[in-house]
Amino acid sequence: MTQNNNEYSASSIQALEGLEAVRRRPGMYIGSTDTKGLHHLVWEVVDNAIDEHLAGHCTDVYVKILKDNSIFVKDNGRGIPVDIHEKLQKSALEVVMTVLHAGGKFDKDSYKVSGGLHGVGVSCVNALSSYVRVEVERDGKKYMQEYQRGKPIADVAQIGETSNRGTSVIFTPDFEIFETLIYNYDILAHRLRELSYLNSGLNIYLTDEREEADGRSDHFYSEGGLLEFAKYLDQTRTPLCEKPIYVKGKQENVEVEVALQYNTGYQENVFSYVNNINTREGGTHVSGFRRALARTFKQYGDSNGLFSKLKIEISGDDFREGLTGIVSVKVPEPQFKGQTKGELGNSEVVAIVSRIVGDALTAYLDQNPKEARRIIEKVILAATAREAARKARELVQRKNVLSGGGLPGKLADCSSKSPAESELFLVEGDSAGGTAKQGRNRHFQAILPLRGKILNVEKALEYKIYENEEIKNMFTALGVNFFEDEDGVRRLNLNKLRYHKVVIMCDADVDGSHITTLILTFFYRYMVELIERGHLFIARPPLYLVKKGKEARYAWNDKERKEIAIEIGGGKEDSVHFQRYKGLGEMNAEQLWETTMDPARRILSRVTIENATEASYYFSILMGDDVPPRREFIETHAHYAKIDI
Ligand code: 0RA
Repeated sequence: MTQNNNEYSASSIQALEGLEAVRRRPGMYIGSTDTKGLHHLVWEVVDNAIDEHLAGHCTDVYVKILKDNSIFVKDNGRGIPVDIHEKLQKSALEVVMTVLHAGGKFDKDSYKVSGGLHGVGVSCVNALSSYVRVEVERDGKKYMQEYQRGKPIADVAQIGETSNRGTSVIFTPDFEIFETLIYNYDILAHRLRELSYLNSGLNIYLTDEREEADGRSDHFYSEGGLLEFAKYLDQTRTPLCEKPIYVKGKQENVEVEVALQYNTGYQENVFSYVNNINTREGGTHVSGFRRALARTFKQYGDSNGLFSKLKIEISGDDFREGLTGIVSVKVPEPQFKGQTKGELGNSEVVAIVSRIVGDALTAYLDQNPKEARRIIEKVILAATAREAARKARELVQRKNVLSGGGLPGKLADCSSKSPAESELFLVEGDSAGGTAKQGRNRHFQAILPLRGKILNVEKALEYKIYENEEIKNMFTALGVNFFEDEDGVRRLNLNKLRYHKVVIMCDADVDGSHITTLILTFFYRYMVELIERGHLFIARPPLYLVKKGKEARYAWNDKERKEIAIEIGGGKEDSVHFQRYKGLGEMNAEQLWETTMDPARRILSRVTIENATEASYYFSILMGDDVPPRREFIETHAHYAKIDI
């Protein structure tokens, strides 16, 4: 054998091993094999199409969920090259599909901006699919190759002629790999909408061809990009100024695009992206943005004498109350850090974003004095309200101390004094609370019933939070309090946390999930540390009781219900009786214990920061701000902060 041949066979063996490695440890490549990993396959393919768009070659992307939960993705980019790869002596198409990390471009000049967090390439999708079919239209010809579990069924074949260009991929996720094979339309739609805002000028079509979907489809397209994204996010709120502020610039190969808008609400909603990936934990780009915001507005307010009547110090937070913002950067070599690798680490980005945003904001304020004044007035109100909230917080905490840590009357505490083994169930409604009290193991399980809908913290001023009975009860029951860190930022002290498991237990219906979302939002906004440490859980009550004669079993979804019906019905599904549980109230104490509270049998989901951000994101879109009686509040509560605007 010649040297060359040796090299060829060696590298091709390596290639095979490559995809085997993906199948052996899928989590390392796509994060997980649950529903998240399943959807990740779509993003890998779509990312490639977006790269083509960013390189100026692609205007349309079609995504279809096929009848059998296979996915079809088609783009009109350049098409995966099909010429013979010199070193590997096979079609580049086959190399891209079967060699790990070969998904990117071969020439080093075109840097891949989309993807990047995983960015593992289409070969991973191939490795984790039981079947893949790729078609490429390029240079007047149409090519095709098929694969089974990552291995080509045959060589790349020319199957016709064409006047189009582009790539289409059909893949069937492998049942040997994934825990679930069912795609969720809303997850795809949510992300594709986001991608259309982040990549203006790109048409993205989504279609669901599954039977039960009723031909559901969407077309996402944004001409104005982030500017329209800001409007979309604030569609249910009242903006302070007519148009969002839009910033775009480039420096040292870092592209910066920002849109921001103030509304009459109180929450900060800043979404950030690096190379189209959502950076949930922020990072250097967000720091640069915040810095520019505080510096520019402070300077403007100072030099126009707008802060002169204010008795309190303005803090960085005050510039972000009621702010909706999107910060999107494109960085050639992003470094991700943090717990979930969702934080940008590149230090040079702080100054770049800060400069570009600062310059644009300064120009905006100079050119729009009316808007500038309105924003500064809002900042002053925020500072005043922050001071009021601090006092309210102190009051709640002082009361806790004075009453000797007295626990809320509604709490049925557990007898154990060891937080590590203790659990607190937050239960929707007094009646379900009563059942839970009877059903629980009182040694380590405590019950706190929450009445009706708890306060929507997305809409409420902070001081309101401390006046809300249900929320006060949660604070005292949990034994946590706030302190201010050296930056004056509110933090949660978990040293005296009385339960290491906090379990939200709501009905398995629409109202129940609404309440779960409200509670999640509260924890996300005010006790995010509790989520970060993994203390927050959601209880999953069963959906069905399946009965035949004396035999009764529980089912948590329709698939289980069917399986149980077949099993206990002896093949005859009709002979069994179902009871659909709509609420916790339909279960007696024993049933509630068996299905939802007993550690040996229950299903608990641990809440992640991602779940909570998602909840808050939906809230920020779905829920509008009531125009609040803010002035009135300040007049009655903030005697110490006299302002005159
Ligand atoms: C390798 C190189 C080039 C494009 C692609 C791959 C590519 C991959 C996918 C996957 C889905 N759609 C895609 N579109 C393109 C560069 C092509 C060139 O330089 O002509």
